[in-house]
Amino acid sequence: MASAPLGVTATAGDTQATVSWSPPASDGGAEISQYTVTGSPGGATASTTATTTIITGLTNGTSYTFTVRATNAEGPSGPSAPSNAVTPFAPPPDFTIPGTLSLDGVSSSTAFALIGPIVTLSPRGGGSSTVVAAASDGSFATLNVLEGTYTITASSEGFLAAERQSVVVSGSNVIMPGVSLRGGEVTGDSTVSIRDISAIAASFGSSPSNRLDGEGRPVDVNGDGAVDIKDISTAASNFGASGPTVW
Ligand SMILES: [Ca+2]
Repeated sequence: MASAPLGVTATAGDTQATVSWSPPASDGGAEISQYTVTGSPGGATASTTATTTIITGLTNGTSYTFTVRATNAEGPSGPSAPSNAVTPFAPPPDFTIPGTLSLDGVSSSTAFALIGPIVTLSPRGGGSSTVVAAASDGSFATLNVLEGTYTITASSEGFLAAERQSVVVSGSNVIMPGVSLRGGEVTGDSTVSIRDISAIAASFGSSPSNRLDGEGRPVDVNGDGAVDIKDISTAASNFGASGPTVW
């Protein structure tokens, strides 16, 4: 008779658990043909020739342990030591928060992708933020957002951020309205002012290999590879605006 399998570990999933183990120290002189896993409580079983399997049909919120027996021509071994205890759980509900961004003065999808606006969801009252990048057409979607109230911010270097409070309710999606971020805020003080226009003007006529000036400011506001009158015009059209703006 084989000895019992060793090192049984379990990982919880949604109404299931993945159980893994090592072969027994001794196969008792006959090849092991099968392993049988038994869950407790409830006695759910699964058989396999591998050293891992998934036990299904478990109850979320209930703590389970698992034992494994090895079977050869002489019959089943005794049960292994129990696995660690695991509690299957329902996955967090999936919410999507789709929307579309555009950027003031940016016309091509290539430039848009270069500038790379992002959307940040920050739970009100604290907790970790979720950051998603917008696609080159400005669309974005977030997944696996839990119920709660969020500050949702669209931002991109060289632009005023836009911000909105949104309440995510179980079973429903939030669809964000489209928003165009105002361009020309290159000095990082959340106001489009003469400082921004001066910073752009100081690099006027240059073709930066990247979009930034010597101080790291994104003076190529529209991402077309040149610092020219278009960038100054964008800043001038937003002169006096401050942010974050309302999304
Ligand atoms: Ca430009």
